[in-house]
Amino acid sequence: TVKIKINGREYDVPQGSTILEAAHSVGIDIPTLCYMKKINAIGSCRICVVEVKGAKSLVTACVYPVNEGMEVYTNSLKVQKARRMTLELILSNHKRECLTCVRNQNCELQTLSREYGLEEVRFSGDNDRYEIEDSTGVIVRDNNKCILCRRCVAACKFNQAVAVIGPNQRGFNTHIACAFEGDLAEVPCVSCGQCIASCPTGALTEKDDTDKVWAALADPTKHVVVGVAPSIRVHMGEFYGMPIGTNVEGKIAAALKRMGFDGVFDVDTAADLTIMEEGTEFLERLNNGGKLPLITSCSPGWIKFAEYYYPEFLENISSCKSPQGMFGAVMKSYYAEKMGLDPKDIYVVSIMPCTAKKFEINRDDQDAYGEQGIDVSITSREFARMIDRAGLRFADLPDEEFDPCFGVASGAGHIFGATGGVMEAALRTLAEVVDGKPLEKLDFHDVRGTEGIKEATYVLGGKEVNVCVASGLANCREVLESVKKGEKNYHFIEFMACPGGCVNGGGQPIQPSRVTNFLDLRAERAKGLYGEDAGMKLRKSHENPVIKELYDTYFEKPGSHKAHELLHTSYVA
Ligand code: HC1
Repeated sequence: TVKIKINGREYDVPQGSTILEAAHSVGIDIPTLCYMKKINAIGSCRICVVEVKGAKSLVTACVYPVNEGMEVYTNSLKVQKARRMTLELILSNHKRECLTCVRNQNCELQTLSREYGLEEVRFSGDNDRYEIEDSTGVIVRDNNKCILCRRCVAACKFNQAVAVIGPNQRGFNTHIACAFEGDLAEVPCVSCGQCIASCPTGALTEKDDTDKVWAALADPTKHVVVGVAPSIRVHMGEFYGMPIGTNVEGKIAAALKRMGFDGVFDVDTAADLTIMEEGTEFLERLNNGGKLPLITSCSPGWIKFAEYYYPEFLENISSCKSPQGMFGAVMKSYYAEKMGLDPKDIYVVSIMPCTAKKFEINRDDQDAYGEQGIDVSITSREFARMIDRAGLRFADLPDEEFDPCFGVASGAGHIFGATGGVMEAALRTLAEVVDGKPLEKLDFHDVRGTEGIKEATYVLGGKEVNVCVASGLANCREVLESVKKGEKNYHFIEFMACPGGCVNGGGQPIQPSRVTNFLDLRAERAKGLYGEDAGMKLRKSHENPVIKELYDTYFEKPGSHKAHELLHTSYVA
């Protein structure tokens, strides 16, 4: 450690830390806008300026390292004045329609403006010159609200290795866009939404589809059902002030029932179904010389990435639809039959932590006998807006259950929402099916945790099986390159587009950078899922009674002809 003084008091702080980190370690927050830990330490927005004794001018705390004996002032009048001026200049160029902005009350620029007492802006800039870009039907960009912090650019480039956005032009004309001013739909954007999740303002949002859901709920001819993704249960509490990672599955079910859905279901049940199909496919390939490594197919951002950048691996990807896709197909086939309903009259909604799920539902081959499986996919943020509009006091709702006919899931289904969860769920089932006896230990710790790339070797039926788990497309790219070069010999790979998996999806609740720069949000949310799993009796997909009934009465067996017709898909280069 080194000894420094902050605001006149002496502290021991970690050597090698920046002023920002050092101050945080002793309980003092310095505001940031452009800074993103590890990937965007560029000191460009100048909101984090502080005074350092002896320095000629104010310095940016996010990049300036501490040294022994340093004296720092994080909040002097000089510092406050500089930050206010910076805020005023940013605001002069910012479309200030805060009342109607989707990020109202969750905007880092708004929070700072309030904290610094900005009541008026003395300068008038050009804040209404860009057209709204919504070419993908998934991601909406309003550059009039962009503050040029470049956090979206960094997330796209460094976390996702996609790099389809960046600053165009210079000076006052600088704006974030695609090369040659193309639309997002014209470039290989994978719609993961990590740009949205990193945006401090309302410049990037998802396309709001909630009106479609309200319209369906109001239509007496429609039987409206909903399915909730694994990680949603550890996300929704954040909108209502609960600790990060709190499992609010019961309140979610209660809210959906009060909104008037005719069936309130769990996509985790479909995750269990995915394990049955994907596990069967893996064993088939392993034992009969099929294409290996088998790569999981749940994450539509990863699928799009493979189609754009690694078409040579398409045959490696499991033909299974994602759990979302399977949920839609089951609703429009098995469930329709069971309920005696015409599939045309069933309207299926999914609630996902993911923006890419919005385009997944429109991919070819996501239907069930000609009917589109999922009719609309909304993010957790859209769901929160619906809860608020419905006037439901979420935190006060009782805990209720999903409807049993497709609402029972195993712990294996729950952990799908965290990186490594799909692999662990598959291993639990594969090990028991292959070895024909109950597993002694259900926890596969090697594939847990938020590191970007994990690997392990297990013995299945006497064969050594090398597995790999990666999340964040930059990490997926690294794994694929090592496989291509022959450096790695994996049999089974789990890829998730978003770093940390769905708990950190592009459709998740957005926490401000003063939280995300210092807390591993992914780990906190994942804890909620693993905690739930650990306390359950039903922890293996193949023991789920709903899945057993589904095969007994409808699909016959995993990998059957009918299962292939409804639960599998294909990819396009
Ligand atoms: Fe996911 Fe999945 S885990 S992809 O992260 O396989 O989005 O939560 O719903 O489909 O089940 C997302 C989450 C989700 C699918 C499942």
